[in-house]
Amino acid sequence: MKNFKYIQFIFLLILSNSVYSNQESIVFHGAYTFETFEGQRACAVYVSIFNNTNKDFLIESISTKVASKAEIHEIKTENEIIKMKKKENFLIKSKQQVFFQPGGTHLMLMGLKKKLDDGSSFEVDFSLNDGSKKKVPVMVLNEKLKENFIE
Ligand SMILES: [Cu+2]
Repeated sequence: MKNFKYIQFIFLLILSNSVYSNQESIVFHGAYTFETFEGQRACAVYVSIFNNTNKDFLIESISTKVASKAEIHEIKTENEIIKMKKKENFLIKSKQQVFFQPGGTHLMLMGLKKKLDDGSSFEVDFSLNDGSKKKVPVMVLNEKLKENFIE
C-alpha cells in the first residue's frame, strides 16, 4: 500500500513536469504506436497535444526516419464507408488540447523502412508554422494491447 502511494506520487511528479509545468509551450505527450509485423508498410501513431500558449499553432508537416512519408489523417464516413483523409495541415488553437486516438485523427506513417519492435521507440518531427520543429518520442507497444484501445 505504501509502495503504491509512492508510485502514484512519482507518476504525478512525472506528469506535472512533462505537461502542466510547461505553461508557455506546446507539448506533444505520450505518443505511441503498435508493433508491426514483417513486411508491414504503414502504421498509425497516436499522440496528445497541449497548446499552453496564447497563440494558435499550425502543424505544417511531419516526418520520421522510420518511414518515407508521414501524414495527418482524419476519419470520415462517406456513404457508410469509413475513409481516411489526408489533412494538409492541422490547427491547434490557443489553450486547446487535442487527442489523436484510435478511431479518430491519427498520424499515418507510410513506406515503413523497418519492422517496429515492441518496447522500442523512435522520433517523429512536427514542423510548426512559427518555424520551430518538435522532436517527439513515440513508444512502440505490444500488439496484444490493441484491443484495450479499440472498441
Ligand atoms: Cu491513416
